[in-house]
Amino acid sequence: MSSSLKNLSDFKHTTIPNGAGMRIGIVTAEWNIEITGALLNGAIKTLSENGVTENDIIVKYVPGSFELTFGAQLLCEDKSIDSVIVLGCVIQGETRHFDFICDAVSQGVTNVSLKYNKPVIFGLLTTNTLQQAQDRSGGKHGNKGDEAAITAVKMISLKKSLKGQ
Ligand code: DLZ
Repeated sequence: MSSSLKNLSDFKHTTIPNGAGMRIGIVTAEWNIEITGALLNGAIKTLSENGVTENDIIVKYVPGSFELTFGAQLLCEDKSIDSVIVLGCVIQGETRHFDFICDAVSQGVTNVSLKYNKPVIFGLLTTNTLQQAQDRSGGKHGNKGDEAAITAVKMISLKKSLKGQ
């Protein structure tokens, strides 16, 4: 999550590898689509600005964040895909769905990533309010989609840098 010290779209203090030749899947939840659509736009724009071609960005949708893990698994099964980004937005409500969904996605993403030996990037906004989500999907705290895109490129580069991977 962003803080007053970290803008999600500020990468000036980090080295970003060139994404040319990288193939990246993006699974987007349709729940809170006004937020997740903005995350998706940010991710695609940032990947493009860092060398990933349009043909190498594969976008799929799932109904809600709970389904992100299975969507990620389907894309990970495609051997041509180097990394998968999941994008969702869970806003705290009156029931316990928030905790269940956040736990399921964070555990699920970790499991799928390790099972397929591919970086699966956690682009899930988990906020108390809609305003906090807007602030982090292209608002005053940047865009978590941008952060997810840069993380994918960096993690693919890390994997490629190791002999035998
Ligand atoms: C049911 C539900 C609720 C209450 N809230 C959200 C949410 O804030 N963000 C989100 O992405 N999805 C939500 N969902 C839908 C679940 O993720 C899931 O799609 C359904 O429970 C069906 O499995």
